[in-house]
Amino acid sequence: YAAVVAKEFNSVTIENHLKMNAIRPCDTCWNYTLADSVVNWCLRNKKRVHGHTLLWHESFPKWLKKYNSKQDSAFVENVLKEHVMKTVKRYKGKIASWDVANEVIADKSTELRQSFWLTILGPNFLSRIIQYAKEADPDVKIFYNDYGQEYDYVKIEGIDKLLATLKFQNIKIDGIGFQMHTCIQSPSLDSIKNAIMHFAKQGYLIHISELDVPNYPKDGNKTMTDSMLRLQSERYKNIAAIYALVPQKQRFGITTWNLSDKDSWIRTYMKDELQKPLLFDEQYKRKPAYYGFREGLKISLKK
Ligand code: 9MR
Repeated sequence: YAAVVAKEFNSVTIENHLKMNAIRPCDTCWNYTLADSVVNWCLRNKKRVHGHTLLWHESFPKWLKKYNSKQDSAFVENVLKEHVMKTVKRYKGKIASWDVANEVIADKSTELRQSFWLTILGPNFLSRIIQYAKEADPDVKIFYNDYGQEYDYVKIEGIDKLLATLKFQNIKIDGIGFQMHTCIQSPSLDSIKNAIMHFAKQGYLIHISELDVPNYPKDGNKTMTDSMLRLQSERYKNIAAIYALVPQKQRFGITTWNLSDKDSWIRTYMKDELQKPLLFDEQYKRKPAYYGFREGLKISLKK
């Protein structure tokens, strides 16, 4: 695994070890052991590390649940502040960019997602996370990461609204993360292109942050065919080619969500065990998807 990462990639996002529930397993403990070891490996191997993520409703530490009344808001704010400042400071000079928040906008709405953070801290919690992160490391690049921009125009409107609110408060975001958990059939390439260019035109850095391409719909026929693997390869190529339309200095990078098919969250977390969503097979051999992706990247590199 490490040999393939060392050879093929120049940037790493740590999938889980930097999430709040991983770093704060209990109210009196902090655990940076796993994150430290990956960050140090990356630095030894000259990889850029992108931080994921300071806040996500799904990586909520369970022990915090009991502080769920408005009277707890000062305490909760302090937990969040300490988490953000301590974490960003610890990796200052090592992790230069962070997904400050992940998926804070509700589905099919332009409003903030209902969450513990919204209820206890009110709608400006994201502004404060960004301020804390900047205080801990003034040079850090701030990303807002979400899914669905490429197929849901309402999500784009929601992000625009969030960005406008932050701008009004004089708070700067550097980039937008498009998770891009996509599939072979949909959405259309035009839809992907329009979503990416919508934010590129506003000057943001663009990170395709969690790319993967499952082969068949979740409840579809699970027979894997060569033609599916070819279509998957085309899809990777086309996405990399669309990325070439982003002005070069705004291309932060493309990150796939883990390395080989057997490492994918789609198999473990989604329990869809026959999918082959990534660039490398179970033996860490390059798949057709790898070669398609590389073709697409060559277009990017020419521009
Ligand atoms: O891939 C991650 C999986 O291993 C974890 O169990 C899961 C819960 O922490 O998170 C997965 O990654 C998610 C990412 O952090 C945010 N975007 C959606 C990803 C897939 O669920």
